[in-house]
Amino acid sequence: MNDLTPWGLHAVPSEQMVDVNRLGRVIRVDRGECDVITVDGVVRVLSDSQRAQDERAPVTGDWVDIGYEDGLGDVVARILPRRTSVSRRDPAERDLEQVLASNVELVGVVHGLDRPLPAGRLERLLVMAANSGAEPIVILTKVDVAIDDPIEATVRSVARDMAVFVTSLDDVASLETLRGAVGPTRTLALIGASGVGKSSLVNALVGTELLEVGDVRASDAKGRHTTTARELVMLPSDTGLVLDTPGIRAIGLWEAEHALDLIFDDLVELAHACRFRDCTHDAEPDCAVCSAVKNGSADPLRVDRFRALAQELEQQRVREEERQRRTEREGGSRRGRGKGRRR
Ligand SMILES: Nc1nc2c(ncn2[C@@H]2O[C@H](COP(=O)(O)OP(=O)(O)OP(=O)(O)O)[C@@H](O)[C@H]2O)c(=O)[nH]1
Ligand SMILES: [Mg+2]
Ligand SMILES: [Zn+2]
Repeated sequence: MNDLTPWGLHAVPSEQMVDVNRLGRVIRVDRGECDVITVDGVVRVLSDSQRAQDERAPVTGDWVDIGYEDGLGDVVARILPRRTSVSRRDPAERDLEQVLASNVELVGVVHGLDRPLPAGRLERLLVMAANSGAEPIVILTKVDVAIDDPIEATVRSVARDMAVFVTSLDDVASLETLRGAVGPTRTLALIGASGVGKSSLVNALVGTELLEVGDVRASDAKGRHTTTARELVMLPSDTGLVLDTPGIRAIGLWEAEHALDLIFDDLVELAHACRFRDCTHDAEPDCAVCSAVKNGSADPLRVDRFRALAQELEQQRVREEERQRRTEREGGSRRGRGKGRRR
């Protein structure tokens, strides 16, 4: 018998397991199929194409009930409610959510110090991480080949009081510190661009060359999208779990208003003093954010990025409301399409 405790079982509320026949946690998802760790070891389970298209499509990190269907074999019968879920706007469809990983305690935004870090990109990734419901952290890799760029200043001004880990593969102490932050039965999901060293970091934390690693282009340190599947890996001596993901290009936010306010809480705090509650900090009278920019206590570029993200989320919300009204007019008979879930 395989013990599921190190895989984070204690975090699943017991009332959710009442009708579960064969419990397992999804550790890898491929097209139409996934690997699920169960008390009997890893089971290859079908999530047939029908399932893969709707909201029952499993993602890595999910706790699932495995069923059996004649002619198909083991199938994902049900996904238990997700405690946290890392998601973004589907890159292929403007108004669809794509869940990347679930039931994680930490989301590590990974950046390689061998390349520049635009503040806006870090902000987007942090909003995405915070929107999961898990704790966002920043992991800066490749300190051994760091370029001469004020990355740490960017991180300090954007990530502010968040935990920041600076690592390199040959710095054992830095890896030990990160491993300690994950902790037994907890899951750390890694997100970031291709080539920043996510899979290398997993290998270094595990201590074996478990995952495939690719080189980066010499000219600009861009990765080659080596990792193609999301994979959950256990660290040695049950010291925690790490979830590797493929490098992301597009970071479209999805229903992330609350997370936006968390990441920009310095500006949200200022905005309490604006005259209008719905102030857009553009040209309204008595705007506290505009005053802070004028007197030099707020960064105008950061304010601009905040306003742009807020506007993007607002437009998405308006489109979603219009879509819902349209669906209701048409009798609500149309179901959502695509890989993710419309809300
Ligand atoms: N010098 C140095 N190179 C590193 C370090 N970590 C990773 N690399 C290199 O960075 C390159 C990319 O590493 P990967 O682990 O494949 O990056 P990834 O983020 O998983 O990339 P995708 O799977 O494409 O998203 C490889 O050539 C690694 O050897 C480090 O700490 N120092
Ligand atoms: Mg990788
Ligand atoms: Zn204002």
